[in-house]
Amino acid sequence: MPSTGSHRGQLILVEGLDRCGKTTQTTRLVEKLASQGHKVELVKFPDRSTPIGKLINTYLCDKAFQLSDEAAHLLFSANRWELAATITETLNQGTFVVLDRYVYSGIAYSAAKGLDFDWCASPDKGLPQPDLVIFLTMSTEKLNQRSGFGGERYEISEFQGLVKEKFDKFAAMESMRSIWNVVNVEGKSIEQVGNDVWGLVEGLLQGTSQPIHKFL
Ligand code: DGP
Ligand code: NA
Ligand code: NA
Repeated sequence: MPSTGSHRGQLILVEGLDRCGKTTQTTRLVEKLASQGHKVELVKFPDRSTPIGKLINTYLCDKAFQLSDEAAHLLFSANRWELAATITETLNQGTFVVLDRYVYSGIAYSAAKGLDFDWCASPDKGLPQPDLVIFLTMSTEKLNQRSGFGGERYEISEFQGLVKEKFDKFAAMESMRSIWNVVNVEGKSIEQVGNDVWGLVEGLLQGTSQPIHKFL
């Protein structure tokens, strides 16, 4: 039943390494929710269309573009803050929001470059906390066999291995237990992964009367 009345929409995040099918799955999920009569919006991070997002796009596409790791990190976080009020408003109107990447990518990618994990988390403190996180992953062995990454800054297999290690830290955290879910995509079709994703979302379709939690 579509969410109504005082129920807000749920904030559903799909996270994952580069090229693990995140964008395909978030698109499918949004279509499925909409086809069942739920109000839903997709928000993809980084949002490269904003002024800060344009700078992020240059940073990702042009490896000669000089920016310290800390400054890059703060730009990605600022990009999330640019959209935070809109996300909150949308949820409060009873609309579901599906996120393609969010704070966990922010921390994992920057910590993989060697920045302090807690320092990386701090600028995101206070952002709307997802009600459900679906982390799409694959084994390190499979990750190492992958080729054909694009030319963007982080699309190098060894670096992806380090990012995976940082993401796996969230899975092990007590505070993440109630929201963090892992879906291994290895050897699965788009439909199979879609079914796994839907299985996690199905229980949330009534919306919730709980206030929006804050990150950390
Ligand atoms: P995507 O458009 O989803 O392919 O993301 C672009 C790249 O940017 C990808 O390699 C992951 C990385 N990325 C996404 N969000 C963040 C973030 O918040 N911080 C950092 N350092 N990297 C990020
Ligand atoms: Na990418
Ligand atoms: Na981002």
